[in-house]
Amino acid sequence: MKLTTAQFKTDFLAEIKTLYATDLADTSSFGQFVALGHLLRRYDGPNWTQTSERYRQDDVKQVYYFSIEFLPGRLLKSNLLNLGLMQPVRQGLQELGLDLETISAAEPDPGLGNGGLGRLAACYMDSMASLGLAGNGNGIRYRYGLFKQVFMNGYQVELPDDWLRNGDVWEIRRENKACLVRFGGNVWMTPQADGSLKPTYEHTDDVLAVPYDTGMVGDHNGVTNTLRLWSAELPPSADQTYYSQAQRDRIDEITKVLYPDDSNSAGQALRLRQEYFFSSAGVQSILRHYSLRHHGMRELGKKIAIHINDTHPTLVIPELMRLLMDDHHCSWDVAWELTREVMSYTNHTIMQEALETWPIDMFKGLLPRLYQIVVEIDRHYRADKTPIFGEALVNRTAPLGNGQVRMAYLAVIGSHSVNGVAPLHTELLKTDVLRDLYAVYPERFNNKTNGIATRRWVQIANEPLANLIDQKLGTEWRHEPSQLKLLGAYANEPAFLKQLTAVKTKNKQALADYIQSELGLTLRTDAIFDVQIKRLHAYKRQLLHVFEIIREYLAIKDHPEQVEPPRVHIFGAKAAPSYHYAKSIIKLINALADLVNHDPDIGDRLKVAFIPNYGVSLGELIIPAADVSEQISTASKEASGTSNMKLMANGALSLATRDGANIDIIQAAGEANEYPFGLSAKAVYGYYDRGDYHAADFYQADPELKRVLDTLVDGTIPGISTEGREIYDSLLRYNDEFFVLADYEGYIQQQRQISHDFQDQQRWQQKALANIAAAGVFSADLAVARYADDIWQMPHTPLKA
Ligand code: 26Y
Repeated sequence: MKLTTAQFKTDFLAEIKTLYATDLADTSSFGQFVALGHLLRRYDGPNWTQTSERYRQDDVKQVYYFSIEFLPGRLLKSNLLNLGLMQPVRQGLQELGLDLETISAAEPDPGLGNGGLGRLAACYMDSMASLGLAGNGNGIRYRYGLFKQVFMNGYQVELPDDWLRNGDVWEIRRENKACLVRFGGNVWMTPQADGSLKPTYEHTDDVLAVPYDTGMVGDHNGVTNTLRLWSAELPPSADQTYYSQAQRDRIDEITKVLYPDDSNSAGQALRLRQEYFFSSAGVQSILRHYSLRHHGMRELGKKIAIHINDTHPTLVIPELMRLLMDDHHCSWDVAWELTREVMSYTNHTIMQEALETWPIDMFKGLLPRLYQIVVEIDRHYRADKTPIFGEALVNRTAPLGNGQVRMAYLAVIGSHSVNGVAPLHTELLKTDVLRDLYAVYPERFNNKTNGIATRRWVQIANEPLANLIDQKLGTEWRHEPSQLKLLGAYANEPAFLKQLTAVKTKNKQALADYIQSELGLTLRTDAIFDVQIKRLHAYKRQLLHVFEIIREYLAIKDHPEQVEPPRVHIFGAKAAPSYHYAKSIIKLINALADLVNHDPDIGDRLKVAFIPNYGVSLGELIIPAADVSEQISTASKEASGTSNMKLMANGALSLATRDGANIDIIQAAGEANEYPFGLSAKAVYGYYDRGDYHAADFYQADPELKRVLDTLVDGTIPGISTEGREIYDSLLRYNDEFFVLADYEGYIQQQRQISHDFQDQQRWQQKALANIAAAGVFSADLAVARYADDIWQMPHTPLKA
């Protein structure tokens, strides 16, 4: 839209007056943010209304992206960018004596997700709108997001994330679109005159699902899509019905807090209630909208696609079956055909512990009608497939087995497409995790490598870099990230490479300022900023990174005369509150930081900064400042990774195992521009098959490694007597589940190489440039376009590949 600075200032001051009945000088940054938010909603209002009207009039196919997590990050700058208003608004605020950055920092960052999966959902919402796809998000409006992490005496402590305390400017409560979700009670089926069966429910616990909609603004295209998050409330008759406090609490509880776990499926009833709650509300709302302008359900598959982001929303499958049969009078066969046509499923994990299953007794008690339908799905599956594949395979793959409802199997059986998120991951789904189901439905399996929203992760997070790219390429790359490859032409322009260094130094200074004020730690910006930001998990092997720090520490102590480039090791990582081992590693990193940062022999040659409360907003500060991107998971364990892509796009070089999308990053940027190391997935599986991994052999064979490990238990690092022993034992007594010791040597070799290479800044920046130039391949726009073409069968704005 067109907006002059003068007009903006007038509008903004009027908004302040209306909202606060006072003048600008009397408002806080937060108050200014709220006013700006209101104003932007007003500017974008016509787009949002017209977008839904156009979708309705043209009767276009709609995709609904169901995800139990969304991590959108702050929306102020993202909306300004996509609406094309960044310049006049920044300018106007400045003329009013205000600063956009300060105002933006006052916006709460909704932490409605754990990590990669939730952030991916948000990047995809941005891309759907930017591609002009009729894409809708469907999720949960958690009253409390992922906990706020603080460190006390080096230990993680979790505080509640009360992100809604002052309301959310972007959301619209749509009470008129609320619907009822039923839990528990009894159900029986009564035959009708026409031969069909109708359910009768009694003693159910009914919950009102109220949607809150947030506009998802497309990139300069006038499109605004909707992210719909559901909140659980008392049903409307509440003032006539008596609800005990316990009943009220049970309802409140459903959308109160995000489960802070992304690696262990604990099988808690509350989690199952959350899953059914947003699945049911979402499907009801889709069918209601669809029925307004279609007679019968025949066209459903042509007009609706439902995408399941991991197994958490899998109940959309039996729920759609239920609604089609019980409310819309479809036969089983018709309902089943439609359901499979509509549904598609993405798997995000290969770790057995994260695969969801529910005890049948719990499931049946909480969702009696859905259970009947799952039993029927199971019966049909067994009847159809046993003659072809035999009883053993069918028993292994049926939705019901071992007293459990197996969500991933139900998701595959009830969809027409199942995809992994990087080529290696998809391969492992076919050959390992879902091998038996791959035998049954080979045509359903496909790969969709993850992508990132370059708008947020480069244009917004790294304005200095974006402006420098504009100088060389113009601005087309901002809408077609694949154009970044044209940067390759400047690899031999020393002046440009110097400018790249200057951009990086500027970003490092911004991060150093933050670390100075938050941790009281002074950093040199000529140091190598070596960054690892992701959830704390054994398979991600933060430990390997810790061992490198210990090695560097000992090397300086032993040989102060040997000078290496200074290093700063930066961590950001939350541990699931119940994940004891991960919390011990946090304590270890903090204890090591304490030792290193205060040792006068070390000075400014080596620093360790564990930045608390990592999330989207901190990512935007840290990623542009990184020189080295640590992507060091045990090969085969990280489905894809997405911080690897964000760091690459910002010119960090990957120190990476051949895991997940690292493989594709190394290929896209070229081996010579990254630091690959370690066991391949094949080698890892080789150890599994032979059962001949002996961690102690590596310890015995390498005196340096032995010395590093011994510091965990010999008092070198103060304050970790319990944790040090626990970690030491996990590696040596319990044989190092994630092959840390096997990969140690290859890893430190590459770390040494990095220290060497960093000294030639021109060469280093050439590699950084190769990474930036190759990063367009991992644009979320391209990823979403592939989903639209191959899975959802939806038209979109064409993209230049
Ligand atoms: C069942 C429950 C414990 C659970 C909750 C959250 C299980 C898994 C998750 C979240 C998983 C997740 O975030 N996976 C990550 O998805 C990213 C996007 O595809 C991948 O890049 C990343 O490798 C994968 O770990």
